[in-house]
Amino acid sequence: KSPDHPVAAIQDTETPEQRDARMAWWREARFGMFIHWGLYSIPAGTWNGKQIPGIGEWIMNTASIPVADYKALAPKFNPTGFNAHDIVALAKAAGMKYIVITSKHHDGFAMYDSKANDFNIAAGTPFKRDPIKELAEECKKQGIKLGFYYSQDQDWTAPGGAALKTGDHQPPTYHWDKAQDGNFQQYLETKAIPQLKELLANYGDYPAVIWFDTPTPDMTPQLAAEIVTVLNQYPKLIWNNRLGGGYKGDTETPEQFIPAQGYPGRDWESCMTMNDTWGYKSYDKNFKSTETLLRNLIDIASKGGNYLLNIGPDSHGVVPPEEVVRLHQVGKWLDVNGEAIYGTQPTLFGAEAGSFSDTEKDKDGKPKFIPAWDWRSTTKADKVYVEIFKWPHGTFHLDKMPRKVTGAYLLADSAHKPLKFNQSGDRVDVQLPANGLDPIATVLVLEAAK
Ligand code: FHN
Repeated sequence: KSPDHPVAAIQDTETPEQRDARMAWWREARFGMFIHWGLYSIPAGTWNGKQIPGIGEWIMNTASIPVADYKALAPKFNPTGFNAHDIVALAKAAGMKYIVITSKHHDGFAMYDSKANDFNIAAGTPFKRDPIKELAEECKKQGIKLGFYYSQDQDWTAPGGAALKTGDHQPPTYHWDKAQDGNFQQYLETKAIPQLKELLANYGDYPAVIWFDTPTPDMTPQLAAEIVTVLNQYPKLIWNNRLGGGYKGDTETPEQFIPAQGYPGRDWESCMTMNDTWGYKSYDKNFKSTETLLRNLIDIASKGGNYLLNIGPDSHGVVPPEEVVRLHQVGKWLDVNGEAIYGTQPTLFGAEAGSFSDTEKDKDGKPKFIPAWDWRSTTKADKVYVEIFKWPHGTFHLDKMPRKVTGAYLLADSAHKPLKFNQSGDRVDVQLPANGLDPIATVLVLEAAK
């Protein structure tokens, strides 16, 4: 318990062994599905006939929509196309090992059956179902973890929840309607904490993760401690670094980027969109290519992190087809090459990995260092994987190999036909076939025990 933590969190009290046990499934997972889904999928980026710039789930804020007008979306929300089985199956087909869904975003609308507040999908819509419950049941059936995103700090429809004057990343427009007047502590104690208690208690084995968002100065250490007291009752729970009040949580959460060196000594997860919005926007078609998504996953794994990749279902509960296609393509690659991603350790070659050119010299006349965006590497106790993006002609060479190589083959070659290689000191040269086995990334396996 540090002086600015009125209540010690689990991370402060557990032993390193307990922590490893608690984080084990998450560290193994490497790839998860983020789902941003809520009322904002109805306007889908357009309000009063105008296309509203920015991310879709922020439309209430960006367009300064009055609370009453925004709340009037609820009776129109009837996402009968939502199918928990299909979404969980999609995550599994993509090779994802966990799902994190918005149980309540900044708009304050709960996507589950909440008794603590009636602005929710079960009480306020013709749909009347509880998608979080349906997902929890499916995740259990299909054997995948489920976590809940919860916007603890911002709530634009609850009095006191939008009282912030400062934020760390969005324009300082946090309060635009008298209906938002109120006291932050009161909002926390009458809505956020009761809802967190419901979410933690009512969904069987889940949540495996609580994903907090957007800490602001309003979340003082004292107020955050009230939440930590609740979290402490769930000793298996993993929660991120966005609670606020100085609590570090379990995971770093770089958003929309991959940290150059990862976060050595910390668990971390890059969350990213597939297009330019988290919540569905009907006209945002700026989807990243499957190649980019896969490179991101590999790059993140090589630095010891997880990739939390977002989908944004529409107002019918349907996942945009562009997202489905890409997820299936990533999953096809993982079906063959997943061994090089799941449960791996970071690269042995440094985040700036590369090799020294045989032909080019640097300014001192030494072999020029070629950074390895052409390839990445992941590690297990007995193997080193090299995910090669740009297929080299002839031999592939690695410098600074700290282990003795005893064999080499391509992971996608089901016969594991041995490749010729030569190791001299810490340099390894492997003779590759003329072509790779995958247009995006072919994995070279080096048998090399610690
Ligand atoms: O403001 C939110 C945003 O809408 C989205 O939910 C992302 C996801 O990480 N988090 C916040 C911005 O940091």
